[in-house]
Amino acid sequence: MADALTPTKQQKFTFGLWTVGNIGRDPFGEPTRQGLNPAQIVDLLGQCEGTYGVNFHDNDLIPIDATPAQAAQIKKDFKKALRDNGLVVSMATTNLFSDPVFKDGAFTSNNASIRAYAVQKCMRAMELGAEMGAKMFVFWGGREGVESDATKCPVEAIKRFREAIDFLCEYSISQKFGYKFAFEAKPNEPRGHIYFAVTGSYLALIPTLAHPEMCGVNPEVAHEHMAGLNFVHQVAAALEQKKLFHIDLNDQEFGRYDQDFRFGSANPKHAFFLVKLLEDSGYSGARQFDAHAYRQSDYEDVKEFARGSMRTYMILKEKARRWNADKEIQGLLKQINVEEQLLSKLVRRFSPGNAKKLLNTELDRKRLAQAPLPYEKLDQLTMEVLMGIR
Ligand code: DIG
Ligand code: MN
Ligand code: MN
Repeated sequence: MADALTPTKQQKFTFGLWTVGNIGRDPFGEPTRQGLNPAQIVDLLGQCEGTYGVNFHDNDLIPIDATPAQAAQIKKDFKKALRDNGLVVSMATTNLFSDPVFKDGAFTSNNASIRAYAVQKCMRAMELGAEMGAKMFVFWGGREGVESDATKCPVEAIKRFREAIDFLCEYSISQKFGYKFAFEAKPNEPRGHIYFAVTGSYLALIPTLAHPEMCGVNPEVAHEHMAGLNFVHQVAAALEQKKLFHIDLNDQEFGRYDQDFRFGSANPKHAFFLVKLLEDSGYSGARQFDAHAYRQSDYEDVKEFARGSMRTYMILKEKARRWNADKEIQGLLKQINVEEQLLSKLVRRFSPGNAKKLLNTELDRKRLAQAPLPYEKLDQLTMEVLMGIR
């Protein structure tokens, strides 16, 4: 029976093939799950009500050493599974991090031939994504970094990255793929230090690109948490610049390796404010769960991981609706936001006259400091909404 917590395609919930297809390998342990082929992964997602789409790295779909005949069969089976399950391909990306050739970076490699190979590999991945209908292309520079800064000039690395992106923007335009590019930051792992460590790094880069209008960001919860940052504020910066092109939802304990936990499973309060921001702002892009089930889970539990990710989002969406409708909370918001029309008008637009008026305005800092700020009450009410008693 569908209710307000039932996920629908309207939310554009998506999963990468590598997420529900994760086989449980970690740096200290072998796989705990049998691998599934792309069509089987799509069939699994088809059993998770509310799934809108699936995403892939080039080599999640077509193994790097597949023959043309094998590639053709895989694509045929994948397209059939998409049709059978009513799923779309929402985003495509390139694996520029697994193959040993990228051990010292892809776009920022010290070897010009490897840089060229990385661009070539992206071109082919863009073609594959376009064939499957993707209109968003993500770049996660997981190997773009150093262990020692003796090995690479960080300024040169930025120039190399920009050169590759400018070329690929032109390629997308020339092929009429219609792609938007979304850059995904991460501070470390698998490199000791990754360039463009946080979402703000990419927001600063985009205006310097040849095609900034095509480029935005794909922030990931776990990655900003790894940098010890408030993820909601990074997303707000992207939204405010109209550069939130995609988002990777998951969860993460602070100060740990990239855990890619089920959405909302570690920090429900942060997840609440994130969902509230996305919903209040009318974000219309895809919501990808870039996460994976615990290593202990079998595929029945992997489906529960996918269903739980979507259900938690829907629960927090309902909590945000209740918070916005709560009269006591809204009354406190009214109280703490003190307007003063004349002063706001003065400061909103500079003019010599406004500057003179402002300088001649008596502002009593001691009286201003007395304004009540019942933040404990407001946060307690918020927690009570979250804990389900409001
Ligand atoms: C990891 O968080 C990265 C890669 O999985 C992929 O390139 C990107 C897609 O969202 N996220
Ligand atoms: Mn991650
Ligand atoms: Mn990601």
